[in-house]
Amino acid sequence: MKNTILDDEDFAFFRENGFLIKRDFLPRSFMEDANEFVDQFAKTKVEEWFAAGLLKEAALGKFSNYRESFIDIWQLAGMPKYSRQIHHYSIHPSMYKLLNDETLLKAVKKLLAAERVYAGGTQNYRVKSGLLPWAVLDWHVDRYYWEEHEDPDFEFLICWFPLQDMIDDGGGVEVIPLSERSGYDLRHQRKDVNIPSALLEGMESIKARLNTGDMLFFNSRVIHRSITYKHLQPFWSIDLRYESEDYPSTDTQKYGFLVDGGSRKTLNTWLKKKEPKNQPV
Ligand SMILES: O=C(O)CCC(=O)C(=O)O
Repeated sequence: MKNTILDDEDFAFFRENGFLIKRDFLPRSFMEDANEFVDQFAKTKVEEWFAAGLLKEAALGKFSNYRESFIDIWQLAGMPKYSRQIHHYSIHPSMYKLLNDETLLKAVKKLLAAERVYAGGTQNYRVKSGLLPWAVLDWHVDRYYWEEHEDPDFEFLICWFPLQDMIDDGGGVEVIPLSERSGYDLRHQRKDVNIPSALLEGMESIKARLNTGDMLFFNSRVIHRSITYKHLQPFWSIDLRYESEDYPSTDTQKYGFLVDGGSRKTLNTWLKKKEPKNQPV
């Protein structure tokens, strides 16, 4: 039996700390959709490298699972420096299914205190490996990235989960429970997105070590950072964002959608928001 209901204790914890780790929360069908999304992304990327002449058919033939062998294939292709270009790759039917998951939406609505929600414009998927220099974010607060960050009424929710059990903390996220130093105060001291660690001295932090099916929820004011992943096998994670119906950000109006139970019409409108590919392979 999955642990899919957010109870009063969960809700109170989230209100106080700005984050919540919900263990064994995600249904199997959600994880299948997540795997489908990442599988198709890995396949697309490998096909792009192949089409650009970075990979030979004979070499590629020995890999049966591009997602699991992603780092090996990336090395074989000459380690191309690519950006995730999220508004191109994440606007996809499998991501749409994920964003419409009923279990997740119930929790999201409760945490955002909203009857209806927008799936945000920024949905991330990340591959980590000790061989990859990217994808390690220093202490920051997500709202600083948003145009609306100065407005105290603006809020959003981040839902971060791994696609496999974590071997240790690496690849995960370290969060600092909300305190008087969270959010706006730090922005006044520095207009940068990254927060100097000297400002965080003495603050308690939690390293979220998650297994498949676990979810880390946090709000846009929570100070957090990536935990460096040192292993060689690829580690995949996804972070989804939702906003209340009352206050969709510019980013969400441009690249997100109002969640309506997964209708084909909304999907088709959303797919039209996909940006053309504009990055090197
Ligand atoms: O997955 C990570 O390493 C960090 C994610 C993160 O910091 C974010 O989504 O803002």
